[in-house]
Amino acid sequence: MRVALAGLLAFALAAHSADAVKPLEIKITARRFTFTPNEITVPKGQKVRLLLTALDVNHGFAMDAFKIRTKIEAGAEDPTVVEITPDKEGEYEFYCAVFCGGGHGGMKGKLIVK
Ligand SMILES: [Cu+2]
Repeated sequence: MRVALAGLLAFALAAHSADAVKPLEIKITARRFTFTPNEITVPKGQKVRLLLTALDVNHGFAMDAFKIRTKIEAGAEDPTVVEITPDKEGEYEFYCAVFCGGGHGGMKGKLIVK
């Protein structure tokens, strides 16, 4: 009985979150020394889910404006997931936060919110 209830609850929660605002999923790959894409435009107020994959060595993903700093591990089974809902128009820089070699300092991109 308890198991059945727990199952129902899990189902209800899953159904609920599926009804919530669907995030816009954007896949970004990282490799020395670039992100692809390195320019992303999203509408203001849109929930955005970034799926980050490292193709060669470990990289990082940082966005100071959103207080995000995370690692993207090379060879990881699942992408690193970052979720943001930018509510202000503007251009926000993101950059690699894990030293990956000589061009690391130039490994950048930007998120444009319109
Ligand atoms: Cu780097």
